[in-house]
Amino acid sequence: ILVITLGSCLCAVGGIYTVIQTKARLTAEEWGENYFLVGPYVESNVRTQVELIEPTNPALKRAIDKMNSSGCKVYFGRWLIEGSPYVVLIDVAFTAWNLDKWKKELWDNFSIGVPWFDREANDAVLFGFLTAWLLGEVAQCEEPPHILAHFHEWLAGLGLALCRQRQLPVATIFTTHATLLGRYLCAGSVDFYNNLADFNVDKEAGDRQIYHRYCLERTAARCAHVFTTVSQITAVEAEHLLKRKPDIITPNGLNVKKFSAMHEFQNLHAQSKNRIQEFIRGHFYGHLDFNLDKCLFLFIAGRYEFSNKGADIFLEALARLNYLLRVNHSDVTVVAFFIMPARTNNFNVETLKGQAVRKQLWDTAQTVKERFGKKLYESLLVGQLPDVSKMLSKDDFTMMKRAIFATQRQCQPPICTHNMLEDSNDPILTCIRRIGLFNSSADRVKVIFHPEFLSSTSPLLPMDYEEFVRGCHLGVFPSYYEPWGYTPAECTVMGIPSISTNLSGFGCFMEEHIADPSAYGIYILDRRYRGVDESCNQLTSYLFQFCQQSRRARIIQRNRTERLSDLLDWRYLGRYYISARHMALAKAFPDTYFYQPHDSDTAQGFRYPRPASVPPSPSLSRHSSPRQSEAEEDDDRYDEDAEAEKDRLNIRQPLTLPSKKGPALPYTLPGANGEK
Ligand code: G6P
Ligand code: 1S3
Repeated sequence: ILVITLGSCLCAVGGIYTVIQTKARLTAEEWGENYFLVGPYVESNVRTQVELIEPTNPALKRAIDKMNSSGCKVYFGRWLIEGSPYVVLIDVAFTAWNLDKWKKELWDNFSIGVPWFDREANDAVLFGFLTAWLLGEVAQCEEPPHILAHFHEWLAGLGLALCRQRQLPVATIFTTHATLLGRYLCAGSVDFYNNLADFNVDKEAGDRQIYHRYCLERTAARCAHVFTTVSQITAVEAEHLLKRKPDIITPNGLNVKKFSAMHEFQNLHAQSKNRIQEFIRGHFYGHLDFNLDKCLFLFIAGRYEFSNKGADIFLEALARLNYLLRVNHSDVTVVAFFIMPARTNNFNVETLKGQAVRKQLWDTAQTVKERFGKKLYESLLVGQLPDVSKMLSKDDFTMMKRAIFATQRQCQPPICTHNMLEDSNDPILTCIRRIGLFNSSADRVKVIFHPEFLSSTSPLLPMDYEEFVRGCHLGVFPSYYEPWGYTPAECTVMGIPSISTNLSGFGCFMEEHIADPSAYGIYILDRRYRGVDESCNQLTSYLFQFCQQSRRARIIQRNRTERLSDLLDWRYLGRYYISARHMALAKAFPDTYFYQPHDSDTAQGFRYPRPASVPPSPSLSRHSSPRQSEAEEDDDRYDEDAEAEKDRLNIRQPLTLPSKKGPALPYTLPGANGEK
């Protein structure tokens, strides 16, 4: 069997890329030399991520050679990621001369007409015909292997439809990570979930000028031997909008890194937080009138879909939180980061200046410290205690005064770190102007909008996304449309609490599998049965409660959050992909394969118990002193180890899944008791 994943590998951003990239290790372990990924050739990414080699598999080599001698450019290599899987990369632009011919074929066979101006759809047509060509060539070799091809998302879907129309001996799976129409409808002012069954799908797609894309997606879903999606909520959506119920849900996993020392991830949090604090020192220069040690970092990140990703209600809740913190005279300051890429003209001067001023203050302090140290040393050498009043010279004072004067600033610390191209229409900035969160001194909630993905080479905030997440206290993802939601999942495996919703695949999955999600730092907002204002109040109350936690409570909560990571590991969630593959092989090659459904295909019935230790409330602290110092709170982390172990043992008991036939099957989480 050759197992082939088709989709936008190597594109380096986005949720679908994360699925394909992170799952590759497990699939490569399972299928070894027989596993291949197929994606479009993007030169800049290939140069840094792929080692080009001669094709290893004879059938594939023949197919690639044949295509290359027929005017295509197809490359073969090893993708330099975990598991180093093989990749076949097709230069789509090189065969663009075929576009009109293939579009005609698409129209003749499927009645789908793709307009000339839709570049993405044109690329999807080219990629579809090229992948079907490749699979056709592989299937034609002397001893053809059984081919199992898994297509991800509508952009790759046409290849699947062509395989079926040409009756190629290929078992096909199509996974949709979001429906096109669902994404568009939700972004408008539509009561999506209450009207799912009633949409006139063709008209809605036509009104939004995505009818051809919608047809490509629906054709792939309808043609596949096995159709899957990433969550139950998207399964219902697909049933109504694509008119096919998914055969199996394939939730998204991650490669979970386990540290040998239990507190390693807590140390990493402290290190990354220090780096964010450095950035804050620069960004708020001249206005650093809040205690950084009492400062909580919240963030939202992802594709810039203002209402779909819940940035709208996050901002509204921040305004309400600001009010609550002010009237309660809280000493906590919240800094909320918005990391969502928009069109910009690079960093703005005021933001860059902030970091330059901070650097200058640091350099001044270092120079004075050196001079001070030298005098101290000289004094000790002659056996005298120094005269403290003479340790700093007039020049030192002048230098320090000038550095302090440089921190004077006429304006408020900026909201946005970049020059926005559409500043006046930008949804985040427009909303901030309306709610009046301008980073003023009186505000207990500050906002920073970074309209670009993070990078460790940035002159402003030189951190990659993972480091940044580790340094934050809470991820806030109050999405309205979120088929899965990698952002809260990534927080979880790094031990950072998060807020998601019961309209996101992740939120529903966690609600289903954890008895008391909020005790584990998984807050799930109700956006399904409540109006926007009510959801916003609930979000405000989660945020306010979070701000009231002591450091000790946050540390305990992070320990609990991190303990859930097994649940999100591909080693556990990969089983749904295995089932989908078995199902597809049995449908495509019924004489050779037989599919026996397994209870664990539905993951139902499995639940993490409530933590055995006390809830993270300061009032239930074992300590009798009315007020602990921050240092004592830190020490308490080690006292908590015993409780953490109690929780761990409690979770690691073998759990049982109810069985439809016969007695319950014993079920153990991967890694528990040394089992896999
Ligand atoms: C980790 C570190 C501690 C640090 C704490 C800060 O647990 O190991 O040394 O004090 O983080 O937690 P906070 O929630 O205040 O950032
Ligand atoms: C989609 O990416 P998005 O952020 O546009 O696919 C992701 C991977 O399955 C999923 O996590 C996300 O919810 C979808 O929306």
